[in-house]
Amino acid sequence: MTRKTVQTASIDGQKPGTSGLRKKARVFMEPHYLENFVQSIFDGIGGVAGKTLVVGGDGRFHNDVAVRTILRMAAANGAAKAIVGQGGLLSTPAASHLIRLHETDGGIILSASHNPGGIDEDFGIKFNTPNGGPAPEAVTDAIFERTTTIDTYHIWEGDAPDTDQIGDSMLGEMAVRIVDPVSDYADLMETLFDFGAIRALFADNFTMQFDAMNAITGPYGREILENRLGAPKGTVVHGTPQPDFGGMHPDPNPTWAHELMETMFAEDGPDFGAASDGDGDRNMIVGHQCYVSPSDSLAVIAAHATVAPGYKEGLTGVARSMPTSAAVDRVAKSLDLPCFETPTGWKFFGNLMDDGQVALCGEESFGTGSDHIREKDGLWAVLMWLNIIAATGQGVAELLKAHWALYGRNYYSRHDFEAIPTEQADIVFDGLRDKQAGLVGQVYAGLTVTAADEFSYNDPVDGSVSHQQGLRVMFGDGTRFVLRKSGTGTTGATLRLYLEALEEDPAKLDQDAQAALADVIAAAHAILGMEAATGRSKPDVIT
Ligand code: VG1
Ligand code: CO
Repeated sequence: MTRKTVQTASIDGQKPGTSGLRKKARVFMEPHYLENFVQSIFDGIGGVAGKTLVVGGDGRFHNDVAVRTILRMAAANGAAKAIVGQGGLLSTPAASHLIRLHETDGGIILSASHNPGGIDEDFGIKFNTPNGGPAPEAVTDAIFERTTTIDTYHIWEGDAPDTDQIGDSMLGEMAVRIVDPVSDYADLMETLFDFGAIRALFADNFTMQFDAMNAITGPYGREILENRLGAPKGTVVHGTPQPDFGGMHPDPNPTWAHELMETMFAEDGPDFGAASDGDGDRNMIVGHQCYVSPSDSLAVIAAHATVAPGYKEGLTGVARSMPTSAAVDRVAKSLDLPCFETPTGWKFFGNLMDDGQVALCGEESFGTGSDHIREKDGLWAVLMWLNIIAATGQGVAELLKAHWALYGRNYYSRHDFEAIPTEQADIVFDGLRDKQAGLVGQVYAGLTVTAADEFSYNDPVDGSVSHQQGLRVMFGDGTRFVLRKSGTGTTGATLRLYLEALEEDPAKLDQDAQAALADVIAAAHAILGMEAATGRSKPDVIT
């Protein structure tokens, strides 16, 4: 068996988006498609000779094949060692933790995250740097550059080791270590949260349902919630990862996790509910008959984090993505914490965490996490909520009500218009960009535009600048809409319209979010002309 060098030609369109390269699985199955991108990762980071990499994915269709290819390519490129989750499985947060725990040179994570899986659905791949976080733009740009010039890749001719057996073996001169995907991650959670208090909560008949959506978090949820915390068997549902997620769309929001929503809104529903996505980095939190918007979840966590042992010294600072509501800013202000606003995508939080400037980060897209790793972390957020409930003795609805009474409520919603023909989406998007300068002072649906701009981010740590990170239209203090194009979809263009309105009147904190946002929704549509350009008046998904 030897190292083989294969002739190839560059393939168009291998540009990483918000979180890695995502395409239909069938595209990844085309000759050289995966190999070209993997070799471009290796070349883009200066080679992998002598390096150690973590490799694993969310178990979706093509995960197993891709893991074996990556191992054979890493061996042929001279890597010293690969650490692989058993069965090729690792949740994104667990992969981030392993990269840090073993101080490796980074890792490759296979996932299209919240996108559906299966032979006709999506696949994805991304590189994480030695800090455990998604590669920053400078690195993904170098990888993309390489995909445009690549003409050969290297691959070991022999078979990759069986990833089902935990233990050590060799592939050529590369050591391969197959590890339990769950235990190190579960151990880390025990160091952060008061497992005793949460165990007591379950012992006291607190009821919960965790919907793993047939994706990666099933084994993690069972080990942590049922085995270590004593929640009854059956607390975790859809708990066995399947290559096609059993037909579920593993995106934890009220639309796609509707089974959980029905359970939680039933008269005799559980006290607490949660769901996670394909690769385990997202979370949805639901109380009995009470949905928590991700932006509010971030704010409640910021306000209460010190009840958890891992955060008892207080948070250094907080950060949120620009389209996320300003609810957490209000908490930061009252606690006198630094608060940062970054572009969409977890990669932008990495520098702030590495530099010790922030400990808690969040996105409106059901992503929450801390500096314990460098990815958002679904189960972490669930355990944080359980810890807060155990420590305060208050349920989800009580916590939310008390929070709004203290800080006011940032009514919030995201409307997604999915798979629009690209030219039509461009009409809406470019139309708003062109119109922005003239909007100030104009009145729409009774709201006066006070500012309009396109968000750019200056990274305070490395000085890099990221332009064109979303169009904003502000209507005075706390009311705005934001328009972005999705960077994770694989069909046409998806427009995301983010809507927010601050309410401080104590008598008006209990409205339905869509009703409270009706004016800003109407104003946004009047400005955007969405229906005229795309024929769409209603979003496909509302969160
Ligand atoms: C979406 C979310 C973004 C998130 C990204 C990756 O990106 O809006 O907040 O970081 O997905 O999450 P976009 O470009 O489609 O809006 V995951 O769980 O898919 O890795
Ligand atoms: Co995800």
